[in-house]
Amino acid sequence: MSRPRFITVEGVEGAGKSTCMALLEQRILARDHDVSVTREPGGTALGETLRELLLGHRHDGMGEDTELLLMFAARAEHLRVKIEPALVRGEWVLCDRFTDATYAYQGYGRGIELSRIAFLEDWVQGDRRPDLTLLLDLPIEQGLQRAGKRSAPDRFERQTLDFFERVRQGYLEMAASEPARYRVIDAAQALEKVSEQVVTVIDSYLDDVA
Ligand code: Z5A
Repeated sequence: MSRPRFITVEGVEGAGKSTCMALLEQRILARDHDVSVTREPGGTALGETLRELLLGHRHDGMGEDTELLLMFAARAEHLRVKIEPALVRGEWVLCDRFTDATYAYQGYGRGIELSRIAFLEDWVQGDRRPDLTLLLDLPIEQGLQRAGKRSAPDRFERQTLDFFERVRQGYLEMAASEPARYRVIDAAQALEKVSEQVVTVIDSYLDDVA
């Protein structure tokens, strides 16, 4: 059997990542691979506590560097406690957001130099990078409209449209620069059309690595 793969799902707010994650898990399980499903920020007890600090409003004035370092602190723990052990056990790992989100939000969005993020990426992750990344892309207004139907906005959801536009363009730039890893899904379409694209991508990936 082929080595376990590390797959991430990225996109702006309300892109439909949760739905996509469930579908990916189903398709991978159908090929008899064990799957560990997780998310960032979070995925461990400490990571989930950091997530509350990062997303909640208790620390609304948090500095940009503090935010960046907390993302990577959560990630270091996530890799140590969950992701690496799962891969060693032979499980595929499916993660809702990973370091590309840091490049997109803290880098392109907040304006932190990408080279600083790359330094932390190398430090915290060593050689670990996702094998495959699905980017769910859609216009910002459409995503915010979908997400807005749910609950009170978190610390990120309160950002301006300009911020989210930079995040979206950042993701598209990363996808263009790494076509072998990225698959861009048109997430503006109706749910069943988005699901069809996701199934096509993951089934063909599973065929390729079989
Ligand atoms: N963040 C960061 O800054 N740096 C980092 O390094 C990391 C994260 C890792 C939390 O992430 C925040 O952390 C995130 C970036 C930052 N903030 N923002 N923005 P998160 O992933 O937990 O939070 P999120 O982006 O807010 O997730 P989300 O809003 O839950 O998005 P989603 O999972 O993509 O959406 P969804 O729940 O699947 O769908 C949203 C709604 O739309 C739902 O009602 C669906 O039924 C509906 N939907 C989904 N697809 C469709 C279609 N195709 N048509 C119609 N309706 C649809």
